[in-house]
Amino acid sequence: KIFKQLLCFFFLVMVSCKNEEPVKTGIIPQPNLIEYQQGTFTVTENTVIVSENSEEAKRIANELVTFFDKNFSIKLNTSTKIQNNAIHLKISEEVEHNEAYQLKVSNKGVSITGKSYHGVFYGVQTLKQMLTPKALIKVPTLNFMNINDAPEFGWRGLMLDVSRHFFPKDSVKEVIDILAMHKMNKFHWHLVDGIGWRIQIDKYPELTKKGAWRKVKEHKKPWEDYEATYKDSGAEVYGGFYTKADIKEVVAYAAERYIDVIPEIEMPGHSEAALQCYPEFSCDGEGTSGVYCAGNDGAFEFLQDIISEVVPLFPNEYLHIGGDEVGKQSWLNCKKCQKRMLDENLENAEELQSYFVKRMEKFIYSKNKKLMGWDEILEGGLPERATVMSWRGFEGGIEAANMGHDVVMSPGSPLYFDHNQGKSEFEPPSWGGYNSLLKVYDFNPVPDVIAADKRHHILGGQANLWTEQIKTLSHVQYMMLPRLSALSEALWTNPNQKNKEKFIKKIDIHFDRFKELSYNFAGSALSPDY
Ligand code: TNX
Repeated sequence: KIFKQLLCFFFLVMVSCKNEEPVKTGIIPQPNLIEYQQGTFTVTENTVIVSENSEEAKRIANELVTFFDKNFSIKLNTSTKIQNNAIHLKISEEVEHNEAYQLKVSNKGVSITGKSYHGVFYGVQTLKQMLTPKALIKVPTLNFMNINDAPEFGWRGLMLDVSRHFFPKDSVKEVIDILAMHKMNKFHWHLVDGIGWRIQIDKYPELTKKGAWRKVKEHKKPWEDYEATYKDSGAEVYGGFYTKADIKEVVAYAAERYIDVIPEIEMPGHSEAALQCYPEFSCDGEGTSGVYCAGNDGAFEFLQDIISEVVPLFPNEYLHIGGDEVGKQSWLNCKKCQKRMLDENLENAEELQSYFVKRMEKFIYSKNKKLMGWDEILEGGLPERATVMSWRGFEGGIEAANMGHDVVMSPGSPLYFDHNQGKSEFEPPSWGGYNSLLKVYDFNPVPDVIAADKRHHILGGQANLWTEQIKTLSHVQYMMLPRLSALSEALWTNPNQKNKEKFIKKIDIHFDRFKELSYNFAGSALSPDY
């Protein structure tokens, strides 16, 4: 009987050990399957990073070399020879999904396997989180375990507005680093808006010579708070832009972190910056309306020339054309636009907008890109091949998906990261609303009302960071963190594996990672008020 009881006791101990997470760091986003086993493996000076000899494999291996050096002062060697006591980076056809990875820890060491290095890279991000923060992990000891992980959604994005305020390329790279550590894979670069044009276009040099700058004295709300600061700096003008070389550098930097960069060239509205340089393409010839003239073929040619220069800089498949908040009144007051409507048999301004977007779509498609636009492009009729980014709630996205169009959900509530994440009196400048950490955590990009056979059209979700109120990298980080951590789990982790209580505990630990990486973040996001 005693023997039986002992056996039972050991059995229970084994079962409980298997399910409990022995290393307490917490990984964000939560991996979809983790199994723990008995035993540990410790990385030491004698551990070797094993990988193929390719440039890509070596780059990822080097990321780990740097990591162990920085965090544990351990200098690891790399090798192409399979051996024990190794961190082995492997490619295997048996892994099903391009972004998936398997991570195993056993007495042989660590193996990280992907179908491609995209997956291997994510395995490395997981490993780095298991061995951080330094405040908690003094020795790189790992429990024996198996992780089998893959993302729920293929579009896990963030948009940064660099028009309202300009962020130099090094700041953009830091934003990309934050995306990478969270296994996010899309960076939507809002390069153009009413306030400033930020990308070099050779054929139209005024766009950056003039359109990228604004006089400090002319700052109006909501920038007037900053006027004093800029004035103190002694500068007369504020602004900046990216050369084509800068753009290529950022795109390459993102690609090394498996992040696609989607450029946005806004049209037909939000275009004051371009039209102050080339007013002949507006309806009144003065450019004050900020809307391209839909009756002027020259305006289309201008935009096509710009797109022809933009397309070769961005390898991803999409070009975002904005399309939001078009001030259509200027079209209704314009003779050329009236003539266009007669010639094309268009009944109203919505149909004229649709004509505009469809005409651009044909051109963009001829350049082998797919058009993406904000949900206003539904008005008056969506171009056949367009993908919709739904920001005014979920409705536009639902409508487009049910019509068989691809959709990215980025509803203002809860995915506008220019909104507050705590009580406004304690928060830095923000805009337009309140999106708490836990509202973001609960985000589900696929509303129930979407027909079952149309759900695959929801590519995923994206947060948007508009920068009317945000002028420094540190403030950008504050608005992103920790909400981006919540979004990453909402988009990566299977809903069955999500767990709010556990997430809140993990976030506290994640804060130490942010501190160690010198990222600013909103500690207030966890305040008990919410
Ligand atoms: C609406 S969202 C805009 C932006 C503003 C933002 C402020 C969208 C497509 N248009 O131009 O910056 O609100 O929250």
